[in-house]
Amino acid sequence: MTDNTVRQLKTDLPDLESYWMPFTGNRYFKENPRMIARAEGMYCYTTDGKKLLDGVAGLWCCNAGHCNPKIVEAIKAQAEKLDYSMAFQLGHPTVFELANRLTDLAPDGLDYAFFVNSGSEAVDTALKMALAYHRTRGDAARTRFIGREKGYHGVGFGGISVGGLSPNRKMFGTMLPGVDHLPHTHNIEKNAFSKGLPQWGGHLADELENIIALHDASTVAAVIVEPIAGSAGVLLPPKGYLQRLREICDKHGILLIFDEVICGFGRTGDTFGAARFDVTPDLMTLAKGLTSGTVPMGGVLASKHIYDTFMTGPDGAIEFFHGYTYSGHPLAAAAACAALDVYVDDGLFERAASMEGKFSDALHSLKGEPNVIDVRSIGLIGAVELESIDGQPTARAMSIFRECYDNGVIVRTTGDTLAFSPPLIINDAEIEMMIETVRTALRAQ
Ligand code: PXG
Repeated sequence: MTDNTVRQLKTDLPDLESYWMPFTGNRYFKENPRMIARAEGMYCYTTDGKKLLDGVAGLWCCNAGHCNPKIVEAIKAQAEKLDYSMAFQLGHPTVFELANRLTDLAPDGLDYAFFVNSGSEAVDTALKMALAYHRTRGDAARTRFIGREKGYHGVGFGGISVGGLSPNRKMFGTMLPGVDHLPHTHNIEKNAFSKGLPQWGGHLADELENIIALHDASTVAAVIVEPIAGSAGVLLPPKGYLQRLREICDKHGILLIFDEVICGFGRTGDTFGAARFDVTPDLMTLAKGLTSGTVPMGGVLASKHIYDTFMTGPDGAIEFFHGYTYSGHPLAAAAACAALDVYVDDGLFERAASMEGKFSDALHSLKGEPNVIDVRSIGLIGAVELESIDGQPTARAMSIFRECYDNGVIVRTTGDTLAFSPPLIINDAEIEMMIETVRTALRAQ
């Protein structure tokens, strides 16, 4: 962007000072604003007239593409009919319909849906369900959680406690007590440029036995992992790893929670990561693709044995003291039902599966470009990891992000990894355009 364009852009915009932006360098952004005015399908359009191919589906969420007309129409129709209804003690039909459809789509056994407004709330809700489940069964000593290094589970106190990304934790005190972490599974020496799931690392699941032995199984409530760690840079589960976690949890009466906020809704080329990897958790957290990013909504799917455990006590008594003003909000529920319609009617999960090979080949074609040290992908999620500039972690990926933006493509950076999770409607030519733009940026460093 030239100085003139920046000046011009700034004069057309509102004063930028008052908005404290999330996970953003506020001062840099306000000096160099990048503003999106509208979006459609695979593309976002900036206030200064740029057209950008969205390689990240917003923030891993607009799986049906931007402003899908069926979803937009459903939101409009719902807003005209019922804007809000009391979420506790009253219901509205759309949210019940959504729960039915979602549990039909989910792996067998996940038969109940609880709704929230974000992935972070979904994680806190799942953790609270796990604690209350054990307590209701008379197992009140089971209060510990086991997360994983490099895990991202949102930014609530529960989520950062079980999460494993140090910058998200270190400023915020002691968090939840009694949390331990599995080792992460990232190992470039062993797995660089693997196609499909990494061969090395399945044995890391056995560390769970050691952690459980340390604390004693009778104190552990739940293990929580992302089937694919998204924010840490798209870390795929090594072969057999998730199956092993499932076996160990079963052996010790510990609940297994899959955080599918990114992995859900076709991202892996199947409905959910659980289906793709053929491992069913006891609780599953959702958000993002649930409404294709259109209206904030998250959810927790729970197995029947968990739900049934809560359904005791006098008739009319509240069984779970938890919920949000906007749990199951009518606009979000309508958006989610319409998103499910689009996913099914347009065959988007199958489409993601059918594009997997092309997407993977395109990403792997970047092997050998300057500073590329690893490529990983599955379904329509992938990453290109770069060698960091000495003493300046994140700087290289950030410079690629800026170069790609200037050349019409939005990519996401995490550390020195470029992450890709395009809308599931992406076509061959768009994959090629995205990758060639990244290639040019890598060569221009
Ligand atoms: N769990 C997982 C696995 C996530 O990826 C959350 C929980 C929290 O969701 P909310 O809706 O509270 O943000 C997430 C969110 C990125 C990035 O680019 C990832 C997320 C959000 C924003 C950016 O790494 N994941």
